[in-house]
Order: sequence, then C-alpha cells, then structure tokens
Amino acid sequence: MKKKVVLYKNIPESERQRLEENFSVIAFDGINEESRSQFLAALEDAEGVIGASHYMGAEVLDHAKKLEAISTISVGTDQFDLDYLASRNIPLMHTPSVLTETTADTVFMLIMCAARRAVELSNMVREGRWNKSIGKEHYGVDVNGKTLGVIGMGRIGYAVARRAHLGFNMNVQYYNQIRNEEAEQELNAVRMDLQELLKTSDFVCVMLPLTKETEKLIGEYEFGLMKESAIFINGSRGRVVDEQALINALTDRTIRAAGLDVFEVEPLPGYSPLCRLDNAVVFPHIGSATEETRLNMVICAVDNLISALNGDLSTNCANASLLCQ
Ligand code: 8YV
Repeated sequence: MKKKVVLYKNIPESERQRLEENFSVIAFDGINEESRSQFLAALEDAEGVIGASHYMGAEVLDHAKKLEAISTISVGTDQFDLDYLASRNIPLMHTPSVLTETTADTVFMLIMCAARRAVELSNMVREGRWNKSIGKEHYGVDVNGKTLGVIGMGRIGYAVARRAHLGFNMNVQYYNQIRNEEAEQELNAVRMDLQELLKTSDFVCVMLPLTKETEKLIGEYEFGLMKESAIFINGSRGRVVDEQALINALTDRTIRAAGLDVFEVEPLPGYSPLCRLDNAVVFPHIGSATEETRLNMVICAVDNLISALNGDLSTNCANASLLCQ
C-alpha cells in the first residue's frame, strides 16, 4: 500500500506525476483560510509532507500523527521548528546544492544594481525624465577592485565571493563561525571579526541562515559601524536584519545604499519605506527563481522524499545531527 503524502505547493506536472507514482498524494496549491482546515485534516494520516513557503510549526504538524518525513522545496529551514522535529525524530529534507549558483547570480545582480543605481536610473528613463547627459548627480560607484565583506561564508556566500574575486577583481573578507580554508586559498579571502568587516567593507553582504543566533544580527549599531559609502546587500533572510534600523540608515544616509531580496515580512507591504527609497533596490525574493533552478529544486525535493520514506537519510537531511540514529 502506498504511503500518503500531502503536497502544499504547486509543482510541475512531471514531478506531480512522479509523486503520484510513488505515493497516494493529496495536493494543495498553497495554504489559505479556505484550505487550512482541509490541509490539517489531510495531515492526520500522512506519512510524508512536501512543499515550501508556509511555516510548519507544532500547531500544524501536531495534526500529522503518523508523519515520517518532511521535504522542503528550499535550502532554508526557518519555516520549521527544528527542536520540535527533533522531539518527534522527524527528518527534514532540503535542497542545498541545486540553487547555489543561481542565488549567487541574484545576489551579485543586487550588488551591481545597488552600486550603479540601475533600477533608479532605468525608472528615470522609463518615466521620461532623462533629459540631459548623465552628470555626477546620477553617478554610481565602481564594483571592480572594491572590498566585499561576506557575512556567512557558506555555499552561497562562497559562490558570491568567487564572482566578486574571480570576475570583478574584488578583495574578499569574511565573517563566519568556522574558517573557510577553500575561500582563503582560492580567493585570498581574509577571515575577520564582524566589527572589523563592517568598518572596512565597501559592500557588506549577508548570506546567513535565519536562526535564534542570527535573528536581527545586523541592527543600528552595526549599520553605524559601516562606511557612509558602504552598500548593504541581503540575499539570505530578512529577519537577520533589524529592518527599521536599515530604513533609518538608508534615510539618514548612514550607508549609501542597499540591495535586498528578502524582508522581515514577505511579500513586502507596499507601504514600506523601502518601496520608496531611491537608494534601496528591492527584489521579491527571487534568489532561486529561474525556470531551471526551481524545477531542479522540485526534482531534488521529490527525490529526497522518496529516499526519506524509504529510510534513506544519507543526503540532504538538514537536521540529521539532531535526530536519533
Ligand atoms: C525559495 C529560498 O524562494 O531555498 C530557499 O531557502 O529562500 C528560495 O530558494 C523559497 O524557499 C521558496 O521556495
């Protein structure tokens, strides 16, 4: 008899069929007020859950009394309570490898757009306000040869640093709990403490997972350490930053500009000052959002669920160290 799986995100038909070949599937195209009760009822006898973009805490997963494994279509695990999953010994599978390069491309696009004021000046053209040759009031700043400070030298942070050093001849420095010897050898990256990085970087790029330790790591004090010419980039999770402190820093020009793909609340409300600040480049969390990468993420997540429900947690288990073997 096929195990029961609840799918809570719309996925390509080819992968939906692959799920159906392996499991008895109940599918939801996201979870909202109308579908929530049906979703919770479907969890009652489900052995597997797969999806993304909805918080799955105890108040939800307590309904899934037979749950054996979860597969998130994401690399981030902050939509889950890892302590809760550990208490029930439930593995959380994720998709770490397939999105690294695409997300790093997005982050470097933020660096370029924020440095060269690309969105602001493109809007000037599109709104018919380009009426003379560009002068110093519209100048951006160089990226090549500048210093990039990476906060979080993990897979994606390293991929961003590779683009910076190998592609744009940037000096790379980093703050990370553990040393990244590969970055130091390949990219001449220099490890330093957070305060030194903030004081000396031309571009400060946060690429940290959201955890109890990293929440609001960057706030008013940290922005105050940065150069007035510094550009702040966040391609990780919005809640790693005190967003009001960021808004204040941009408004008061404590820092020059920001490039942001993530926010404390997503979607970012239209009334947010970040939607109106010319020195804020804001993307709608498009880090991994390409046709190829999102398909590969789903393929990876389906593979992960098949493996996990067959008892194989050997790859892509995000909480393996927290589970009883
Ligand atoms: C996705 C991400 O946009 O993988 C992650 O953690 O943030 C992005 O790749 C998001 O998780 C929804 O799939």
